[in-house]
Amino acid sequence: MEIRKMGPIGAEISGADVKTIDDTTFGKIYQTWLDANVICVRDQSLSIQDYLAYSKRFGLLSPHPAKSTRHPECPEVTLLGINKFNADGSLNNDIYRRGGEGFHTDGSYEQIPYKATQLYALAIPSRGGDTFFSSAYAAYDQLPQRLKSKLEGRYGTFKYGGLKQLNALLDEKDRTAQPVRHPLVQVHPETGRKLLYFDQGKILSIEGLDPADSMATIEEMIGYFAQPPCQYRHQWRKGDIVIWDNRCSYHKAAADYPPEEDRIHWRVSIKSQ
Ligand SMILES: O=C(O)CCC(=O)C(=O)O
Ligand SMILES: [Fe+2]
Repeated sequence: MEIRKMGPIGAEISGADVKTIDDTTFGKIYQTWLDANVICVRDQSLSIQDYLAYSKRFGLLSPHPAKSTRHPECPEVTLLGINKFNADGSLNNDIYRRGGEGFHTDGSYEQIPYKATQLYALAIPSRGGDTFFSSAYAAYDQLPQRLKSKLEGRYGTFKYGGLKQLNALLDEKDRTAQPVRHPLVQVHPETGRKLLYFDQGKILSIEGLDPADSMATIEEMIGYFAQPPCQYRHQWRKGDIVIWDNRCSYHKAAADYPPEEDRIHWRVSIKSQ
């Protein structure tokens, strides 16, 4: 197995078959992932059961709330890039642009957000369709001290769809979930590093600030978070497995590939408990 760092974050692993790796090799992969924030294991050839078995080594699989895009036989698997066209032939942008509206973390609307998200590439377009990642550790480090002090110990409220209520992929009865609260400055449970927990598309308010201050502070955070330092851009190949540490990174899809081409992934959300 070969491990190659891709920059300040991101690592590529080649020469491993995740169907057969032993616990020692998996331990190396896991540690690389904690260190690099996001890793790609190249050249895999997996059945859905192989993929689920490997994913479970990272934690507990958690079906995504968007039921309309779940795999019909395996609810833990979300299908990305399937049913991209509406009945009238027009492009369904909720599918095509999924994850492309800006940097975000997955599941900030859940009481316990996901530990990790993992994608396995089944079909990749001839151009475009990359995924961008950035470090929430670096995002915290670059904040001015004034903002660090203001956010320390404060909670944000988060909801699927956020202030813009972008929730077209949810069944109607699932759209009424209450907002949840998370600390905005967190310590990663495994690395012990401090990070900025933020999601511009899902945050509603910052608790304890008056509404104007809350909005202004969110805007200021967006300013830092929208140009995050410490990025990795993943250019997909068929057979890639990419897993990101959702506790300490943000990501977004480029959403720029030729719509008539396939870009299809099996996606799983992973929790620690
Ligand atoms: O399709 C991608 O590149 C990433 C989409 C995304 O944001 C996600 O799967 O959570
Ligand atoms: Fe996402």
